[in-house]
Amino acid sequence: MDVVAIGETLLSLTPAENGLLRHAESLKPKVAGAETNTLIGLSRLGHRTGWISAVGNDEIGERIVATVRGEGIDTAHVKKDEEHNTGIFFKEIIGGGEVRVQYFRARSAASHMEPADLPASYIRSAKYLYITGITPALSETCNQMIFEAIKLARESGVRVVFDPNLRRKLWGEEEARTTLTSLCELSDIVLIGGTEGNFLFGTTETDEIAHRLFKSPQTGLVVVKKGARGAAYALRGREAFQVEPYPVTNVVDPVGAGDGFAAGFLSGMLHGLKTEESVRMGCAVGAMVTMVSGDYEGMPDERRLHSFLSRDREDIE
Ligand code: KDG
Repeated sequence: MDVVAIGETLLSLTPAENGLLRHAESLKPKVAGAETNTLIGLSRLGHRTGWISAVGNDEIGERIVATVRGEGIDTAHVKKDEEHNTGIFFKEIIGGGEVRVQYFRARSAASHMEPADLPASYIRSAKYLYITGITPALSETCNQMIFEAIKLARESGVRVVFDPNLRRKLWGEEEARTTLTSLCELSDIVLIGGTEGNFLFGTTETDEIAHRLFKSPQTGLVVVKKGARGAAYALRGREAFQVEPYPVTNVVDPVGAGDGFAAGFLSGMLHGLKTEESVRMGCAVGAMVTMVSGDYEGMPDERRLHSFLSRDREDIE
């Protein structure tokens, strides 16, 4: 496997028209989960990916697994839980970049995952383990499972890539800060957004976040995602470097851009590109995701990505 990820994927119910949910006349069912969004992006770009998770033994779970498997991701380690349901959430795209979510995922099948569910040799077989800060927020057992997964990965030299992905609705502030900070410090690569930078370290400055995280012997690369302003990164022992954004003319749905960034970035790393080029790929895929409705639907395949990259260069020249 190139990348193995652990996390919950839900059914997302989104009003067919932008606006408040109370006015919705019909809802579009879609599949959404930060980790599978990234895996789908990677799979479309030709990488071998695997997903560790749990769904309920219900139609929603069937739909989610069929969708993820249909995108070429290995779902052999997705457990079917007989006792708990698959989680769902409502997503309102209000307009002007405002998006709200309402979760119905407490006591979901995935929130009952625990350390014993981890397929150790599967994790050890991967080049990268990708995790986000959503999974430890789901329950105490999920929290323990994520720390155990990192331990397994580190014992075998699997590189750990972490996106703190703060979801305030899922846990209390102090617990979130303590846990997400520890997970950053245990990861080889941290992909962090401005909101998370402020929340965890009181800054969005790449140098400052990196200075703080490089106190941990594990972290070697910090990438700060800046949305429409591109991204910046710092490698241990080097100065921070800014990467320019790809211009987006029409933002349809900003959700999933960070997951797209992770997919593009990891794809670059897997292809052996330099860090700067990998971060640039992250910016490109993140930009492409915002131009299509849905959390993963805008993830490009290699052909679309290269045509986007070359079109953008022509526009600039
Ligand atoms: O990053 C996008 C995710 O937030 C979305 O796809 C759903 O995983 C999800 C969550 O927990 O909000």
